[in-house]
Amino acid sequence: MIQLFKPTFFKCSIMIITLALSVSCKNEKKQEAPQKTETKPNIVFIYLDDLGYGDISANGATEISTPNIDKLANGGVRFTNGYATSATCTPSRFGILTGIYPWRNKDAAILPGTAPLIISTEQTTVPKMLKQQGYQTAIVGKWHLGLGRGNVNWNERVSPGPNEVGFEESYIMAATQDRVPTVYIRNGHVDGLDPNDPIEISYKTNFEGEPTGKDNPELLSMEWHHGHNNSIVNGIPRIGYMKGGEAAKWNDVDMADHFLKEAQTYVKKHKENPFFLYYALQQPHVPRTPHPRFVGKSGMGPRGDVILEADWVIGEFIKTLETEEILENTLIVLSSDNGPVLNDGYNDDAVEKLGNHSPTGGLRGGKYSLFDAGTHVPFITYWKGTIEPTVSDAVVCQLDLFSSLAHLTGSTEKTDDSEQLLNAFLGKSNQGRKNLILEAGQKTALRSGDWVLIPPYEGKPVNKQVNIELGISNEYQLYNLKEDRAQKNDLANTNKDKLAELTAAYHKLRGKSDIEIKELELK
Ligand code: NG6
Ligand code: CA
Repeated sequence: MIQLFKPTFFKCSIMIITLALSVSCKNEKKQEAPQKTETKPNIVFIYLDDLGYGDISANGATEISTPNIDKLANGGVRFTNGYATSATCTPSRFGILTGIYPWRNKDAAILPGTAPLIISTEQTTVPKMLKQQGYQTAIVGKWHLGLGRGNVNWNERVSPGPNEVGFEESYIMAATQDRVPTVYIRNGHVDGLDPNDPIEISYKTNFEGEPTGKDNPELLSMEWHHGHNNSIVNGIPRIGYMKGGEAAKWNDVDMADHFLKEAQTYVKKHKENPFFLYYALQQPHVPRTPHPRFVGKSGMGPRGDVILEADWVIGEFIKTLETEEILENTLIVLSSDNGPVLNDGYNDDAVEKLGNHSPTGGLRGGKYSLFDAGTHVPFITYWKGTIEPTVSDAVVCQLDLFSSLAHLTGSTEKTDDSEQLLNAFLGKSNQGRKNLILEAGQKTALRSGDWVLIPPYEGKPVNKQVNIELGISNEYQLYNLKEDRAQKNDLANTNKDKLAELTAAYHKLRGKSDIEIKELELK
C-alpha cells in the first residue's frame, strides 16, 4: 500500500485541523454569513403522512419493525425533539417548503382537492432557493397545498402549482388519498387522461347518476366511519365528488410502488448534478391500502401494513442512491407532516388491531392536537460519511430547514421564522431553537426549552370521531416535557412565574406589542 502521509506531515496536519476546528467553533456563534466553501450535496426530503413519533422502531416501537428508517436514524441524527409546524398536513407542508409559520397564512388549513394554491408564486421556497444555488428540483408524491386560482379545469394544464413555486418537475396527487381528484398530475397535466372522458370535480354536489358511499354501500370494499361518503373510486368512498377521468384514476394498492418508481427514475436521470427531491409518501394516511405483498404482515391491520410498506419503499429508494453511487453525496431528511391517528374516517381495524403499539410513543394527543403528539414527530437527518451517528435532544422544526439548507448551500436567503440550525441538523451541535410556536386547527401553543404553554381556547377538548384529545381548555396549561413527557401534570397553577414568563414570550412571538401583553397580564 502506498503510504500517503509521512508521520511528521500527519502530525502537522492534525495540528492544523485541530486549530481550524477550534477557530471554527469559536466563530460558530458569530458566523452568520453562508459557509465560504459551500457544499452542494443532493438533498432529499422523505416526508411521511401522519406517521407518529412512536411508529418507528428507532424511536422505541417494539410491536412494529422499520429497519430501513432505522438505518437512517441509527446512521444519522435521530432527533428526540423534532417538530412539524402543525398537527395537520397542509399547514405543515406550507411550513417546510416556505420556512414561514403557517399561522401567518389564514388559508393554511386542511384543503379540499379544489382549493387554490396557497403559496404565493412570489414567495421564496426551499426549491426556489436551491434552484438559485444551481439545484435541479422535483416533487414526487402528496402536494395538498392547492392548485390553480379557483375553478380548476382538470382537463387543461392545472396551474399555478408546484412547478410555479420552484419545482422544475412534479408528479403529484393533488390533495390526499381520500380526496378527489384521484389521479396523478405530472407538471400540471392529469396523467393518462382520455380527452373523451373529461374530469369534473365538485366538493358541493354529486354528479347525476354517480354512486356515492352514502347511498351505495353495496359497492364498497372499505367502510366509511365518518366523512368519506361521497364518490366511490376503486371501491373506496372518498371526500368530494368526481365524474369522468376513468383511465387516469390511480390504483390505490400500487400507489407506493408508483411514487417509488418516479422517485427512482428522477434520481437516475438527474444524478450528474445536485438535485433537491421532495419525496412525499402517502402512508400511513387513510385510506390505508397496502399492496398485497404487505397485507397482514404487521398483524396490526392496514395501518401497520402500510407503515411496513413505507419502510420498504424507503429502503428501495436508498438502494437506488447506493447503486447510483450518490448516497455519500446526499443529505436525507426524513420526517412526518403531523402526528398519528387511528380511525381517521374508515373502519380499517386500526383501533381494533393496535395491540400494545403506541403510535405516539407515549406522547399525549395525536393528529389535530395541540398536545405534543400532534406535532412532535420522527425527525432524522442522514448523510453517509458526513453526519456522525448521534441522538440529538435539540428542539428543531421542519421550518428551520429553509435557512439551514440555504446556509449549507451558500445562499443568503433566510426567513424570520426559520432558524439557521445547520450544525444541529448535521449532528455537530446539540443547540436547537429556544422557542417554537406550534399549531393545530389554527390554534397555537408555545414550546420553550423543556416547557409547553397552551393558551386558553374555546372548543371541544376531545375530537370524539377520531378519539383524540385536542389540548383545548379554557385555562392556560403549562407542562414540563422533560419531567412529564406525557403531559399529565398541568403546572399552570403551581408555577406562576414560569406561566407569566412563557405567556409573555408566547404573545410576543404571536405579534402582540409590549403594551398589549401588559394589558393581558392585568386581566
Ligand atoms: C379530515 C378528514 C381526514 C383527513 C384529514 C386531512 C374527515 C371527516 N376527515 O377532514 O380523514 O383526510 O382531513 O388529513 O373528512 S391531513 O393529514 O391531510 O391533514
Ligand atoms: Ca398528514
